[in-house]
Amino acid sequence: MARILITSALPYINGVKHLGNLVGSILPSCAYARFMRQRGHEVMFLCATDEHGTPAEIAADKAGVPVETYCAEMFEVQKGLCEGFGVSWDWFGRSSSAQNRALTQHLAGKLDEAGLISEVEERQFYSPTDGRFLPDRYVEGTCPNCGYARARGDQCENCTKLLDPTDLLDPRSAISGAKDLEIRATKHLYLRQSAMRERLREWIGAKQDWSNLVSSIAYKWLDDGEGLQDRSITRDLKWGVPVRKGDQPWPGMEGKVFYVWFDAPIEYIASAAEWAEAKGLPDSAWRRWWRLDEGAEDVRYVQVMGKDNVPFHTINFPATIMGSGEPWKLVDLIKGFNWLNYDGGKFSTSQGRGVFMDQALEVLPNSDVWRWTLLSNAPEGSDADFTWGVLQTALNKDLADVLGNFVSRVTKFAAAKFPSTSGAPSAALPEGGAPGPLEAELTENLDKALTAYAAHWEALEIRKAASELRAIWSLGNDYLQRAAPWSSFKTDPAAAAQTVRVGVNLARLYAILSAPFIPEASGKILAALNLPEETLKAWPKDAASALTALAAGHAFAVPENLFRKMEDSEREALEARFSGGAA
Ligand code: B3M
Ligand code: ZN
Repeated sequence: MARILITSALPYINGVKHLGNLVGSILPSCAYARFMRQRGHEVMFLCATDEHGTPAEIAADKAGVPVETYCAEMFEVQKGLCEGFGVSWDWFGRSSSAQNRALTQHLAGKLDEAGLISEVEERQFYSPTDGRFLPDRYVEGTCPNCGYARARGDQCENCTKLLDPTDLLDPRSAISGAKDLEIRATKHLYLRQSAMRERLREWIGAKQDWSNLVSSIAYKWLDDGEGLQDRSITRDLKWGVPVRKGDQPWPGMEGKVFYVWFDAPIEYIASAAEWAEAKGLPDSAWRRWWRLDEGAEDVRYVQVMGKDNVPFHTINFPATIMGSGEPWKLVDLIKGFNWLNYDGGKFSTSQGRGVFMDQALEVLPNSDVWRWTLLSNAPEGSDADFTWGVLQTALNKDLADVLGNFVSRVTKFAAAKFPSTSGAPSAALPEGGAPGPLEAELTENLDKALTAYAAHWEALEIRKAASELRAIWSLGNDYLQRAAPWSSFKTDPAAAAQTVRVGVNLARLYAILSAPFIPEASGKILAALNLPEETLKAWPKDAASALTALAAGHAFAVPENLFRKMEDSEREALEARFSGGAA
C-alpha cells in the first residue's frame, strides 16, 4: 500500500467558480483520489479556499460586508458546491486559518535566517480616495505603447506589453476611478529566488514524468530569467497574513501582509494541520504527510492545477520550501491542465457567459453527468471547448446508451427469467453453463482493457482513462448483443443463464471501475446488486475473477434508470440561456 498526497489548486474565495475551474483541478484531483483509494492506497486529498489578496477585499467591498464575513460566507458556498459535485476531499480548508498564518510566518522567518530575504524600497501608486496603495492590477490608464485606454498597471491586454504602473498615461484607480493618485515610497520584502536558480534547475531536471506543458513552463521561467528575478512577497494591504518573522514582529513591516501567492501554497500544508485539529488528532498525524523527518519520506505527492498556476508551483513555492532549510515534502508530479473554453470563447462572470458551478447543478442536478462530460473531454493536451452538444453526447451516448442501457437490459432480463424466490430482491443469479468462445473472447479483451485502464489512471491520463472505460462498457454491450440470451433462452436456457451470470458480474465490475468518474451511478448499481460500498475496493486483478465474483443464487434488484437522456429542445434552451450577451 502506497501513501498518496494530493492537492488541488486552491479556488479563489471571490465568486462562484465556473466549469473551467472544475475540470482544471477540482474534478481530476477528486477522481484520481477515488481511484487511489479503491486501489487500497492511503490517500490524503487536500484543498482550501484561497482567501487573501486584493480580489477578496474588492469583492467584500462590493458586497458591502467586512472581508472576514465575506470569506466565511463564500467558503461555505464553495464547500457546498464542491460537495454537490461529489468532490471527495479529506479536508477543504481556508488559507485564512490560524494554522496557515503561523506556518507562513514561520517559513518567512526561516527564509530570513537563511539570508534569502531582502528589503527593497518601491515606488507605488497610493489613492487617497480609496485610502490604500493600489497593486498593479488596480491601476488603469492609457497604454504608452499602443494608446489602449484600459491598460492595467501590470500589462496592456491590447498589445500585451508588460508595464509598470508608473508607465501608464492618465492613471486612475480601477476601484473608484479616482485620478488623484500619488506616488509614494514603500518598503517590501523580496524572496531572493535568484540565489536558488541552480538548485531549482537541478530539482526540476530530475522530474522525468512531468508533461511537456508543465516542464516547458518551468524551464521558461528558469531560463529566460524572468521567473527567477527576486520577487516581492509582501503587500500594503490589510487583509492577509501579517508580516512577522515567526512569532516576532518584522521591524519596518508593520501594517503589511504577505503576498497572496506566498501564503496560498503554504495552505496546502496548513490544511493538513486544520484536518488534524478538526479530527482531534495529534500533530504527528498531519506531519507524517509533510515532514520528511517525521514519516513523509515514502509519500508520493501530486499537485493538480491550471497551467497559469504552474510557475508558482515549479518555482516560487519550491523556492520557499527549499530556502527554509526544513525537510518539508516537495511535489513529485505536477498535473497541469490547459484552458476550458465555453462555446469557443472565454467564460465571463461579468457578461454571464458560460456555466458556473451553482448554475450547472441547478439546470442539471446529476453531478455524474458533469463529472463524466468534463473529465472525458478534459483540456489535457490542449485547450478544450465545452458546448451543450458535448454534454448531450456524453450523457446520451456514453452514459445512457452504453452503460445505462447495458445494466438495465441485463438486470431486467435476469429478473424476468430468473426471479428470486427469496422475496424482496427481484432476481437471483443463475448457475449458468460452461463458458464458451464468446466468454473466452470477452475475457481476453477485458484483460487487456483492465491493464490499460489502470495504467492510464496511474499516469493521471484522464482522457485516456475515460476512453478505455467507455471501451470496457462497450465490451459488455457487444457481448450481450452477440450472446442474445433473449433468443437462446428458448432453446438453451443454460446458455442464457451463463450470459446473465457474466452480464451481472460485468455490471458489478462497471460499478467498481466507473466510481472515480461517476460515483453516484456506481453506488446505485452496487445498491441494486445488493453489494456493500466496500466492493469498490475489490479492484479486479484480472477479467476471469471479475466475471465470476458473484456466486449463483446471489439476489439482486433492477436499478432505477441511471441516466435520463437530454432532448434537443432542452439543449437548445440551455444554449440560449448561457450564451452571454443579454444575460
Ligand atoms: N487561487 C487559483 C487561480 O489562480 C489560485 C491557486 C492557488 S493554489 C496555491 O485561479
Ligand atoms: Zn498597449
